[in-house]
Amino acid sequence: MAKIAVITGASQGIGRSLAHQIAKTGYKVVAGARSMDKLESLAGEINNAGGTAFALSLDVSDSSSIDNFKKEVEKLGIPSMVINNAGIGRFGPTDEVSREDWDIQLNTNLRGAFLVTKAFLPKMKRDQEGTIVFINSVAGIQPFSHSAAYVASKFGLRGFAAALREELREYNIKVISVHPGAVNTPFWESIPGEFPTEDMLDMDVLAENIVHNIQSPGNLTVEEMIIRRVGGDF
Ligand code: NJP
Repeated sequence: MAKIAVITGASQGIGRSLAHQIAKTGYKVVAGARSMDKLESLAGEINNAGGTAFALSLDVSDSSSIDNFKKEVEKLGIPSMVINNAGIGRFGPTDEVSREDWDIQLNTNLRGAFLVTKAFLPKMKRDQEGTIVFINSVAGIQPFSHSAAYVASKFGLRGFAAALREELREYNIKVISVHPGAVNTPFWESIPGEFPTEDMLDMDVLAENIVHNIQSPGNLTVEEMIIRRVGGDF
């Protein structure tokens, strides 16, 4: 029976590319996000290409939405892979960051990843098998100015993943943090300013690389991946 992979924030960008790549390797994909129209079209593309995908509504900043998502996923089966990819960035000088912008980044990028992981953890522990992936950022390992809330959420996410990894070793569950540099996705469209998106990492090439590494077989796991342009950060 095909294994199930849950991917959050799969309606566009890196999550969407990951969904396509994971489906190609034989996983049934459960794609979650708020934009159901985009998710439905993703699921249609995967199903038409011979894979299997389901679109489910999910707002990772809302715990009741996560509870509902969990129930709907478990009607399809028990996931053996969870990819926490949903994330947002709001940038600017710290004295100009609103409390709302702080909260939404921490609640989406950090608290959301905690709650989604927690939802699927008990059955992974019971099965003594699983892979939990966090799409983090280079901003989770080094600071950038005008990015305090984003950097705080991503440093926090790296810490959460690292502690979880230690806790789950005895359950044979792989915990993987991925730290990409800038990627050419719609992420940059909502951020004021001009960005050299054409020179950024290609999301499909990135997703292919991530999927190859997170599926390393046997007792091997790539715990942390830093994936940059050869030319470095901007
Ligand atoms: O972003 P974008 P990326 N609940 O904006 C979803 C990290 N990263 O693909 O809900 C559920 O194209 C949103 O879906 P929707 C970054 O921090 C990126 O570039 O329908 N889902 C959409 O599918 C993030 O963690 C770069 O609006 C929610 C997706 O998230 C991950 O990569 C560099 C949600 C965002 O798509 C994906 O980013 C880097 C919610 N509350 C790390 N809020 C980069 N692009 O340069 C948002 O180092 N989503």
